[in-house]
Amino acid sequence: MITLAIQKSGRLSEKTVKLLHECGIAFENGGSSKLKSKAGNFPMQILYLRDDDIPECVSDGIADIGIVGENVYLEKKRPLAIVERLGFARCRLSIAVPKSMEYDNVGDLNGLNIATSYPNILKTFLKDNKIVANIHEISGSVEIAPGIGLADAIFDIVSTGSTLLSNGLREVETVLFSEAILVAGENLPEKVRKLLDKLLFRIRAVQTARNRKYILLNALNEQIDEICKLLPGMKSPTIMPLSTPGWSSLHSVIEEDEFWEKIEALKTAGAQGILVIPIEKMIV
Ligand code: PRT
Ligand code: ZN
Repeated sequence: MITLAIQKSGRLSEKTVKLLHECGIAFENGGSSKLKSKAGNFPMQILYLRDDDIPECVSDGIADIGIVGENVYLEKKRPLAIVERLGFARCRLSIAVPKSMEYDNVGDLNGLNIATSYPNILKTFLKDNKIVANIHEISGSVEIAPGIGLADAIFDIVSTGSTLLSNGLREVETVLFSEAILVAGENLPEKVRKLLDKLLFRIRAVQTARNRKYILLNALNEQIDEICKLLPGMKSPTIMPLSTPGWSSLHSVIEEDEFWEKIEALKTAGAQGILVIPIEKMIV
């Protein structure tokens, strides 16, 4: 049995549960009162916690692994290994100052009162930049601190930037980029380690598939060489003759990022009837 700690409810929960379901792990969702549940078809127990408690829970061995924001992992400074970056709940931790304040460079932070829920990460940043400033730790609504005279600046999570904007603040230093990560305790027992490897194999298959698309297209046989150069695929494209003489169908896999660029190039090279299909799982 492997015990996984996940956020009970919040910005991480929905995508965490979705990822586990995509990995074929079936369990009842936490609900409002549930503290734990057991997967039906994988030897896994799931604990539902506040995200702030996940690093400690894993380092203390109450859970073997956990899914948490990298920001929380770094702030809590627990002896944990990052096993996998999960690519969701992306955000950044930044310093912001009132729009009206003059700000030229990091030296302007000297002597300021900075409000944050992430004192450890901020302390390290200030030390690295040889800044002497006062850290004012608060647990929530950090963005209102300058407006009510509680601080001169803030250090907080930014995603779209609209919270800063609506509070008259301006992002001046990006300290760290964060995403959801899978963490594990050090010295997991061999049996648990094996289950973690099994879970990782599934997570990677889901993640790899998410970044790729399956592509099918038709082309004249004399255009195939040119088109093949554009489609590296897992090994090489699959080419099958069409019932119309002189034509073939080509199947391959392309990266999501280069999708539009590739489609344009393929059309220019003579590809027709292009179909692009999502891939559910991909084992490379
Ligand atoms: O109850 P619990 O303690 O479990 O949850 P929580 O309230 O502490 O955390 P939660 O659910 O809000 O966030 C969980 C994790 O999601 C964070 O630790 C980050 O890793 C990640 N994440 C991603 C975010 C955001 N995006 C985000 N936008 N966490 C918080 N925010 C908040 C931010 O604090 C600020 O108030 O959203 C606001 C900024 O958003 P924009 O879009 O206006 O810039
Ligand atoms: Zn929290």
